[in-house]
Amino acid sequence: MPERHFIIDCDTAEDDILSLISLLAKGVKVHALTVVEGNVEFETEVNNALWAINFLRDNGIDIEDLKVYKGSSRPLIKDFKTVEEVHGRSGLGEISPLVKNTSFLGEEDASTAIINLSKKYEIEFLAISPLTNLALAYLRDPSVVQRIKRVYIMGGAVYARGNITPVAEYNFWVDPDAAKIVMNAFKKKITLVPWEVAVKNAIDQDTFDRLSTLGTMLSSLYKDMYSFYRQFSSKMQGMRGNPHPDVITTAVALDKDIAVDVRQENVNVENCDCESRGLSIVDYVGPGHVRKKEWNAEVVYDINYYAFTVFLESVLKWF
Ligand SMILES: [Ca+2]
Repeated sequence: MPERHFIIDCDTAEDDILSLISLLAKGVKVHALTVVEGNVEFETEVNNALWAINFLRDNGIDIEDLKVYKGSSRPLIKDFKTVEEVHGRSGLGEISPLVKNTSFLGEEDASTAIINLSKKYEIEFLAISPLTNLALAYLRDPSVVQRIKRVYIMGGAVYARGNITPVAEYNFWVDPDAAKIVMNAFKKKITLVPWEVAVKNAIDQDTFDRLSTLGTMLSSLYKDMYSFYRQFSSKMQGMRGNPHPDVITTAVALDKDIAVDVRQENVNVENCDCESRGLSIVDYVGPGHVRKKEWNAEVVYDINYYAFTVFLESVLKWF
């Protein structure tokens, strides 16, 4: 199989870190973690990304040229808020990472790193965070659209069932201007995993118990990172357990057969300063509607939950 080259754009909380681990466990090259505003304080996100790389290196994983690049610490235009109540103060649940080694911090800013890496490799871009960094890279150099092979986005709520507002998913809500730019620029190169898919495929109790007692280091990390999020998502959000929006997106990027219902649709983003800020506007394929705009994204409507849990287990058994 040809080598695959990834950039992960992240607002580094637990699901972002497990996405990184998943890509590396499955043998693809990850060249950069480009950090952007989102889940927790920006410098905490940077610290978490550095901690993850140190953790992997300390466990003997070959991380080669993987570096952390600081990106935008705020949306293009609007204000936003972090969500420590969801992910814990550190973004990693029970873990409070301390980083002594900052040698993995790249000198360039994130959008420069994205532009440069796209000239060097056939990049696949995993956007599991607000889209400010990718929008900035595009605004500075629109030809990144031609060079980046594929963009996998965790974002939006296709049935307008949001998490940060009634109608908006967090990543699209934080920077709807950036999301609008990206959705309209990277036409047909986008695979979109919306929030509803994560809700539907939240981890049930039996699976959580199994995944957190595999006897590996990653299995105990899983328990430590996700217990807080699991508590919030089941007690406050009424879900059956912790969701994996980012890791589902990663799993689909690695193996498209995990997605079982994929539709070519046009997804745009409401960027008003109003109640529907961040709303996904889906020009959908029937029943009940005729799509009028050219499609820009392959929208994932569901995944094979069992296949996803098998995927998670295989990642957590890595070491
Ligand atoms: Ca994320």
